[in-house]
Amino acid sequence: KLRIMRVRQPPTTAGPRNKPMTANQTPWLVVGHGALASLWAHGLARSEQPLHVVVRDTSATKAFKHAQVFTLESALGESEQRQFARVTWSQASTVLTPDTCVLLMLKAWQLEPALAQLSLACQQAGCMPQALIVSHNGLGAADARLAQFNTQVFDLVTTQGAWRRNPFDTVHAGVGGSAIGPRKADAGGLPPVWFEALAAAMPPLSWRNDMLLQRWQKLAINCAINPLASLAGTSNGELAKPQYQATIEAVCDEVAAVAEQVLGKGVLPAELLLGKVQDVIAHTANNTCSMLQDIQQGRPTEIDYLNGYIVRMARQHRIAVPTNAQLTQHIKTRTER
Ligand code: KPL
Repeated sequence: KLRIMRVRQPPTTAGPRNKPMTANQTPWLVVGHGALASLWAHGLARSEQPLHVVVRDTSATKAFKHAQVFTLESALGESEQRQFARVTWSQASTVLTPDTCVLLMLKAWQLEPALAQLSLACQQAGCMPQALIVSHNGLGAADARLAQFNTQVFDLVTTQGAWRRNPFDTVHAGVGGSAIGPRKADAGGLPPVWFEALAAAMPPLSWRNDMLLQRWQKLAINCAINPLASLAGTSNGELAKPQYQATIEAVCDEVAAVAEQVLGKGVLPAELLLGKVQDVIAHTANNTCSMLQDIQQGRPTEIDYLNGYIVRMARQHRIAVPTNAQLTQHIKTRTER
């Protein structure tokens, strides 16, 4: 049963006509056009954080830009409606301050162009945001450009599941968990002041100082599930069937061999990765994985940042990864048709 709650006005940032921010508020800039960005924007707004959502400035997104109400259906079937303050990239400099936290929840291939726009907005604003929080599937996206930002970069890995009925209507389909921490590992580093607000917005969120490890684990999960489920055109749960086990094991063995070169011996053994993949298959049995959704919607896939990344790293370290290479090729052939 759907329970409709009243429309919430957007929390405002400090300004001449606005209420000043309280100590536990941070100005947020949410960048992303998908269900996850919308999920986190709703969470931040629910926790009364002042935020702006960046919208694309194209005629196709006009409706989104002018929409009055955004709906989130919770995992319990409750419906919340909100308004969000929105800016296009050309307006982003007007809301950027040195206190802003920028949350980039994007497809891996969208990160580079988004960072180019953000860099321009920072130049126009004459300041850097206090933090960039980056979340996407895979590894190797826009690493060089991120390193150029003179501010702290944090990685966020999430297993929250969401999908969009349309650009205004998001469904929180599966309650998962998330981890966040600095990209430049700083053992024993304490969470920044804004962490509590973000954790309250989308719990559970844990603070970690080993995000590279977390990202490699998620990479292995996506390398095993996404291309296989996409090629078979099935939900994740189907991959528990015996006919997929040899390929899943081969993917985990190859990812573990590459991880050994990058992270060190024994850090990510193949058995650990296989266990994680099997857990996620069981917990997300009814999900359509993001790669299959991308293919169905005619969007580019993240294959170059998943199995394609493993293939590139394997080449650098002179390791053979035939299963990852084949899956990469099959997805490319499927999407180039
Ligand atoms: O991250 C995912 C994705 O679809 O991209 C998994 C964990 C595989 C859930 O579907």
